[in-house]
Amino acid sequence: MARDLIVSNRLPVTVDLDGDDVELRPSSGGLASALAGVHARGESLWLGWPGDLGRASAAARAHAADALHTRRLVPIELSASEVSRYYDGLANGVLWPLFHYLTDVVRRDPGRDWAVYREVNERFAAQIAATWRPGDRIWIHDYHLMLVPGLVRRRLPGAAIGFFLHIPFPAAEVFRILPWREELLRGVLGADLVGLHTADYAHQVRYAATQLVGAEELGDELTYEDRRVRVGAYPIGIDAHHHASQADAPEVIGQASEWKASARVERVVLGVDRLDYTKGLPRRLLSFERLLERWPAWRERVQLVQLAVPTRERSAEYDTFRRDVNELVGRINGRFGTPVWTPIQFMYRSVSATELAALYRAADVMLVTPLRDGMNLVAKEYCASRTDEHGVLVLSELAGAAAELREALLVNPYDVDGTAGAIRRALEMSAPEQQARMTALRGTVFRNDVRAWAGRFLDDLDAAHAAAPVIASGASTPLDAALAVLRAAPRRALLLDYDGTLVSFASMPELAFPDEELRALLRALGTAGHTEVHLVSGRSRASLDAWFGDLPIGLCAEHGYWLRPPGGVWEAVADASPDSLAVAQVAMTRASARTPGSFIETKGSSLAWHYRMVEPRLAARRAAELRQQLSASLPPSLALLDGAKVIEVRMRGVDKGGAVRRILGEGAADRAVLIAGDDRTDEDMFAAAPPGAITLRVGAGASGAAYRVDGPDDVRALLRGLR
Ligand code: GDG
Repeated sequence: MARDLIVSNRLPVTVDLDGDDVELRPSSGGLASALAGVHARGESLWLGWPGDLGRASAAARAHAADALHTRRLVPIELSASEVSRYYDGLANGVLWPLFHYLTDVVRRDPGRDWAVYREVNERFAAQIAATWRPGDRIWIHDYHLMLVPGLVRRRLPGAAIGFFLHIPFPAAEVFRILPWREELLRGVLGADLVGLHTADYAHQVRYAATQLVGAEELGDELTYEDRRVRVGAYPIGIDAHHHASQADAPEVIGQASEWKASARVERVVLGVDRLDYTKGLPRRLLSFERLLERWPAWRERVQLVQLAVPTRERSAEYDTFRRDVNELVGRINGRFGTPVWTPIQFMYRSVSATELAALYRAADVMLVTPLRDGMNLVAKEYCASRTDEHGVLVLSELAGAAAELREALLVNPYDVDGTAGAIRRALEMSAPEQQARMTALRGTVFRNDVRAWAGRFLDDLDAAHAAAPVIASGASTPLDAALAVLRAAPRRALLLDYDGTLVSFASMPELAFPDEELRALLRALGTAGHTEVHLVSGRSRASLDAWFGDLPIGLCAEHGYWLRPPGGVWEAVADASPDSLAVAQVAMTRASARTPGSFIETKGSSLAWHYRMVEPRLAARRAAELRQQLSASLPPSLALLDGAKVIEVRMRGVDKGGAVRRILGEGAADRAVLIAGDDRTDEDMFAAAPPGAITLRVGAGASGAAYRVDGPDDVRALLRGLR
């Protein structure tokens, strides 16, 4: 049976050790609450960190393993120093503040933390690959594991992989501050579907991908490395029915009225947050102070109850922050408090689920005023718990929840005066207005509950995966076995693309010259007698001549337009007619002049306009113009080819497939053939390959090749084995 593999940094339970005994304590936080329901359906495994087992005895370890196994939890252990670097250092010390736009909190020199972040992400990917069975869906969560989708994709090219980010994705200008921005984005884009809480965050991901890694955007989709990746908004929900019925439990109702009575004020205002600097506590406290200053009539009639849940206590940032908040609370209470009234009731601890429900019930006004928040579940829980349809939600417009909960009183949390005014408005709101707003809010929260959220994400993952080009290989034998046949063959032909196949790409085509080792390898193969080597490239005749003219190998330039057999002379397949390229030349020259960063490459039989280095939005506009212009004006003998950041005009009917047929001629059957390439134009070679040929795709992306390797290093290793 196919399963869902849920993957998150932390398992939904944390293992607590007590001698040889273990206890499983529920993990706190929004992600754990949301996914618990998905896991409870019973067709999933959950992979993640179980907490520190470093000092566990063998017996305790065995107990823990049993207890986790029964709950379908797969532990991925981390050492204490890994936790401090990958989790505290990189995830929470860099990504968390940066993604919440708090750039000044970002740690200054986290290079070593990044190295460990990578290692831990590798470990997660390896465990996923070891657990995965064909048909399983993989659902990876959050900023701790951004490299994992890509790392898993390398191991399992055909797997259905979803990624969900629980925090905001910042504007590209902020995201690009990260030294490892490209690697992180590439990691995320390994998924078939990338989910975020709001359309705005989704847009930021797509935009950053076009700006930073050369992805192309079309609607909700990106095309990246020949794969399609859907990036969309999936606002997370809560188990609304559960919260509603909890709020109506007799002990919750009892506790709520008891608390309300003992507060001895007309109105209770509530805040519930992890004590995190993103949640906007200092400004919230200042806003409350401003309310008491400007509207003294509310003194002794209102109390702010603030539950601040301990979080990330190992980190210095959080320690300092806690002291600041304490001080502020003390100052405001000192300034306004009276013998019978404490303005702010501050609790630094966590409470049970029923106590939390009672707090929600008792609160006339709920303040959710983060400086940034991916979604914020507290806002939704408050609405779900208000079965009496009263109470007022004051909500930060910088929380993802604000995109859905439009009937709340929306505030800018940085605007202390504005927030104070909104609190006053909430305190004085009429019952009918409260009810009208709360009814609408509850409708939204119940409609898009956690079940709907997970269902929509997983359905879309199925769809995105089904639409993804098939990467599965058509090979009937493993690559090693195929190569053994090639090695043993009495005669063989190797048809090899150059850029991206034998060498990595360089920023300018001129810089991707062959190293001596490669030239020596090609020479050795070419002189072996029974092996024919052909380089089949899109490069000009002149550049192939300059780099390889002296070697005993065949050369094919300009995608098959020019051929030079081993030891022979260049011949063109047809007569190039320079006049006919003139139209393209004019159009491309004009485009280059107006588009900084673009340039024209002139080959004998073709012209190419390159725009890899152009600002992506400008590039898209100019490329569209040029395409349109060319398709309207080219003579029939020329074809327009839309390549990777290049528009090329060349002779119709000339491609690398034709080159394969010409090189192998009639005598293909008496030779073992290897064809290797890395991009779209090489697919023509694979399609033209004779039966029995070994076709080899280098790198990711959809391909008709039977085999695949990661990069040029693998190709070279393979060629060395043939020597
Ligand atoms: C991240 C994103 C996004 C809190 N204190 C207690 C307690 N809680 C529960 C709440 C709520 C959860 O913890 C907190 O969720 P939030 O969404 O408010 O915030 P984060 O932990 O920062 O979550 C956030 C979320 O992921 C989901 O995608 O919404 O934007 O930052 O469920 O009820 N529960 C109990 N006692 C407490 O003292 N029982």
